[in-house]
Amino acid sequence: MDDLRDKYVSLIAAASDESTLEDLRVQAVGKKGEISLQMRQLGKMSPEERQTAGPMLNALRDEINSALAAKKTALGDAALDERLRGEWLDVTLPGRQRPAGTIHPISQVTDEVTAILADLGFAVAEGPQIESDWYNFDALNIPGHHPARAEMDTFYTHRAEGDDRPPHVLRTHTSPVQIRHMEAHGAPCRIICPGRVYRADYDQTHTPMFNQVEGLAIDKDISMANLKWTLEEFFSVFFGTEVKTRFRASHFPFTEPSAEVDIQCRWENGSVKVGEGDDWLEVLGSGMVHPKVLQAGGIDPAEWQGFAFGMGIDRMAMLKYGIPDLRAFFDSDLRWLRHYGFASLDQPNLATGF
Ligand code: 2U9
Repeated sequence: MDDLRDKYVSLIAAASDESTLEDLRVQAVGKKGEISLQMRQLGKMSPEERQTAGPMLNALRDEINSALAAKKTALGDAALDERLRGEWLDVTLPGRQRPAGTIHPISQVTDEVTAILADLGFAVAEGPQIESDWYNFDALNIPGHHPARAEMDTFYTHRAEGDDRPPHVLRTHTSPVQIRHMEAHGAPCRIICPGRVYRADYDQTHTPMFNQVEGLAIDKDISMANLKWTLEEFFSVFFGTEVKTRFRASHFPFTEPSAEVDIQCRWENGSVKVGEGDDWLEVLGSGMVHPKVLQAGGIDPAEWQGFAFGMGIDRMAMLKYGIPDLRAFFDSDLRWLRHYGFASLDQPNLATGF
């Protein structure tokens, strides 16, 4: 027994990995292991012999089992130490730079305009960009012969051969959204409709796709005075300074009376400063919704009236952030986007001021 003990105690101490240890366990205390075989001999012994040999063999087996367990723990600890040494990490190293995008000025200005008008009580409505000619033109009192409907201004979709229905159009303004809203929700209403619109026009101040926001407020006693206050309030918050407005009589098929709205400005070395000086800059069209348009939206013009306005978001972005060329908005030039874009975590808002 002493030989067995010495043999296994030294073999266990010398084992360098868990599989060697497992082999030793099988060899010593496994079913057919040396110590187990010795235990089987107990049956052949006399009761006196068994009385001394039995407890000694049990003690030997327990001792080997504890040596195996202790060695197993020691090997596990050593392996963990080894792994931790290999996985050492310098947490003071600078982080990897990830490419960061920017918020496009159009998204930024859309959010600003929406936040200001939402604060004044307008909800946002959206609608399809491909429209029937009824929603885009007829419902807005734009007759068949009106120049806005001319082939050269409007993008028409194709109809299949033999299909004589009038073709759908890419919406030329967001006004159809407001007709759909009037049909679905009736009066009173206060909504704004920001979104993409399309006109077949391309030069330094026009792109075939641009962004608009239109507003509509309908109630029993809404007047031009409410329109003027709303727009002056809007411009002053948007430009961060009090802005005077000038209303000039105009004509749109969907409003009567109609007014073009100028804002006070001053020209300085070819760039424009809003809210100072005594020049004027046209930025917006507006008016009282034409009775025929209310009717087309299912609202009784004898009972309700309202104002509407429309402005180009891209143009407002150019004015506010000093962006000289409209076409650059849609070039996807990374240098331009980094220069004029906004950091996503550093957004101006109503609370901090625009
Ligand atoms: C409904 C009734 C009336 C929206 C209006 C204008 C005048 C206007 C232009 C400004 C610059 C378009 O982007 S732009 O080229 N818009 O002049 N828009 S009144 O009138 C509406 C809209 C919807 C139901």
